[in-house]
Amino acid sequence: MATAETPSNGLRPDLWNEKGEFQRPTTQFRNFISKEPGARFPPSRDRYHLYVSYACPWAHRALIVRKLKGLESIISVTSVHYVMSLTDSWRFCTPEDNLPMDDCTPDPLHPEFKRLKQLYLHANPDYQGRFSVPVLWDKKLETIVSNESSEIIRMLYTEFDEFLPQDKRAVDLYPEHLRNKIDEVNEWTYDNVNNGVYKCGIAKTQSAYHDAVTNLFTHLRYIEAHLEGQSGPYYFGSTITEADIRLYVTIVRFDPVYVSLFKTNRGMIRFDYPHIHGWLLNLYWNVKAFSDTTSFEHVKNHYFMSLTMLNPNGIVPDGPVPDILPLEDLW
Ligand SMILES: N[C@@H](CCC(=O)N[C@@H](CS)C(=O)NCC(=O)O)C(=O)O
Repeated sequence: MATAETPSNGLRPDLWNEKGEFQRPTTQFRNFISKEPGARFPPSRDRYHLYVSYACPWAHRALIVRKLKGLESIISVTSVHYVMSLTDSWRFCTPEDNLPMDDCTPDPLHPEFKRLKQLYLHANPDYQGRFSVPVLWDKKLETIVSNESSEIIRMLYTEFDEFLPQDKRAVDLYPEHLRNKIDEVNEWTYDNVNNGVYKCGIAKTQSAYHDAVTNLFTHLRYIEAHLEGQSGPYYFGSTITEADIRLYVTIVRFDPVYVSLFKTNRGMIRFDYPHIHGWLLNLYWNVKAFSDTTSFEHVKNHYFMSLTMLNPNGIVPDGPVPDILPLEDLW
């Protein structure tokens, strides 16, 4: 099993504004894989590699889409170790780490690299930003295509369809008739829920925390009411869309991590939000792309062992037990 790395509290001061509110830095590699003639990054079999962490909600988006679209044999994956250093970011696994999930290996493309930051600096020796996951890597040009999950997932929707069987081409996570609604939901889900939990956890003042947690729970109530009004099991009724993926990655981490570590404890999904809970259990238990990419061991160990400014001794709580309730508990 893994050994914890030495924690450090060297968080960058620009993560907070003058009110003590958390602000997420913007992402820097923003290229697109495209079928357009002459594109610098054309779709190709076995040219692209995804670096992720199973712990990270943003990387989790890309893992789910890769599975839903059946791209496993076209885009390979490596997951970093779940303990992230606050100063040096992620490291690659060693063969001895023996973590759950198959892709936790040394970097297969650059076996000499110990840390993810070496990959970034290999792509751009002058790079000054964060060394975050996910990273979509181009094996041919030896560079980063993108490190922005919201854009990576969209590249996977259709650009690789020529390599896929008909049933996987037909998976449309951003259908034309729902695009406006998905974009609208994305915007407020990102700000109030996906990033909203971080605003609670990483707030530096009581008032920043209070405002963030009030806002988060107001939006959970909106989502609960929205899901109650749907005729199918997904965010927009009968078909899975990007809205499900982007919400799932936060909701599945909510009870096991955010409630305690980020103090989002005005309620729990399993006890207080029956429609969100039903929606979550259905995705987890009935859609393999969601459960196959969810590792509670990575998730819990990452947050509680890495965010040492919130949890200095790195103790990982036992509960809630179980990490996610069985489907029978719902119906
Ligand atoms: N905008 C990025 C955010 C990704 C992100 O924040 N990833 C976190 C892990 S959950 C990370 O790798 N952080 C490392 C660091 O900041 O050093 C995306 O959505 O792709």
